[in-house]
Amino acid sequence: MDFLMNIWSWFGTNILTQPAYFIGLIVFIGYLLLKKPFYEALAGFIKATVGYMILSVGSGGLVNNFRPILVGLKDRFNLDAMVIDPYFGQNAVQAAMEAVGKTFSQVMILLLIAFIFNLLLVRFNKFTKMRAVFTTGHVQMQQAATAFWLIFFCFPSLGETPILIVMSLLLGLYWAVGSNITVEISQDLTEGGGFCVAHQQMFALKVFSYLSEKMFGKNKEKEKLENIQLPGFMSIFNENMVATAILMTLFFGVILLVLGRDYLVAQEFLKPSASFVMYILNTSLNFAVYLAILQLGVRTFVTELTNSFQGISNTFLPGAVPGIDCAAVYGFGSPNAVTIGFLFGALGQFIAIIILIVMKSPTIVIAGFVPVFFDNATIAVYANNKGGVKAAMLFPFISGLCQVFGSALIATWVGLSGHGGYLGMWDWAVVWPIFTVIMKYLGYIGIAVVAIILFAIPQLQYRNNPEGYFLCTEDYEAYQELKKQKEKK
Ligand code: ASC
Repeated sequence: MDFLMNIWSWFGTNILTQPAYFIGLIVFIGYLLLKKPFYEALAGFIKATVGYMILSVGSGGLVNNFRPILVGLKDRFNLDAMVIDPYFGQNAVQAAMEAVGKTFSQVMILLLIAFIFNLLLVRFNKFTKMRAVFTTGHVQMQQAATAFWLIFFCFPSLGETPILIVMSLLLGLYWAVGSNITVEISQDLTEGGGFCVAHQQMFALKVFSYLSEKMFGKNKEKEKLENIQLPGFMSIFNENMVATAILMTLFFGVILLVLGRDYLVAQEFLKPSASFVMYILNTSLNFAVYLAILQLGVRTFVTELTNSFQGISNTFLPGAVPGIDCAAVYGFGSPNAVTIGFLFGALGQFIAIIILIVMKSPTIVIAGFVPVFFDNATIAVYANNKGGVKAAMLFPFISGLCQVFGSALIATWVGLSGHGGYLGMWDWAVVWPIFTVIMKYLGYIGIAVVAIILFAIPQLQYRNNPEGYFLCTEDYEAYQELKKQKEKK
């Protein structure tokens, strides 16, 4: 038994929670199942893993360079504030657990059970109607920490093993159902790319895609960012790299000026003798650099994953697609949507923060880079695809408000705000707080209610389109054909 546990623990630490290797392994197995020669499977493994690593260099570069700038606002204004960011959130949960003398040592077992549960739900998709496997392990760890605290808050007297069981069930369901609701909108965005999103804003993507289509869908082809040609000098914004560089120079220029040279020197961001203007320019242009790297990474691994996953869906998991990091969609649709989503999300967050300060909220929030950027950029990519530029501006803005207000409410209520951080991503600022309310007030029945809600979602999706539901992942062209025929009628 110990031997098996050691193997699992090694696998959990080194593969399952390291998406680059996990995706690489899936590609490798997928190609072998497709009966490709070994060397092709190996080449696929390398391209997928290296591609994912390139993506991580891009997203890590963005996070590491821009998180300190946003968090700097907290020190600069002496705010006693909580940062909304997955890593701050994870630290806060750890601190909170230590404060009440708890530890949660069984994260790897949780991941194992929840992952197997996810596979089973998909394997039996004839009944469950769930089509997606969650592969984004680093995010699963962050979510496991926050979910642990939320469930512990609802059921403080529950022992570690029962909590583990409840968590595996609810998280496994959330992973399977959440990624599953992004299947149609992702297939539409990527024109049958064969993957969906497994991240922290899956419900947001579905809700905002729906609203984009309903509110702005009529003129979407004309109003999609990729179809708008700006005239005259504005035409330079048609090019993504130029648009990103200019807009980020304005955005971070203002923030860096507010932080001020003295602060940046004191924090050792800037050498005393260095030029402040060039520092601002350098920092802002680097945004465009990391974004370009990220998109290269996406292009490198996505095709491999799509092609090879057929091996897995043909044999073990019929009708299934992999759910992957939200940044994978930045290589599709309009690249300018990414920039616009970030800026309007930031606007929403800043307005919400000002409202908290003016209303003298007991919890003040500081915008964290990961929620502002990765949630809202992704929302904008989907909103633009379903409703064009207006949707790509409106919904990230609304999302920014939700992230701040939702996080402030839940983190204050469950006592995480005092420990300096909360996960802050959309689903965890809106959807999980709702689950928490249900469980806190209904007790054990609440767990059943949440599980029933989650089980019901794919059933409703299926009922909405029984002929097309599995066709969407199994044969996207036939699905398109069916859709056209339905529209004609
Ligand atoms: C997260 C998180 C990250 C980023 C990354 C985006 O939620 O923890 O590191 O988003 O996954 O590509």
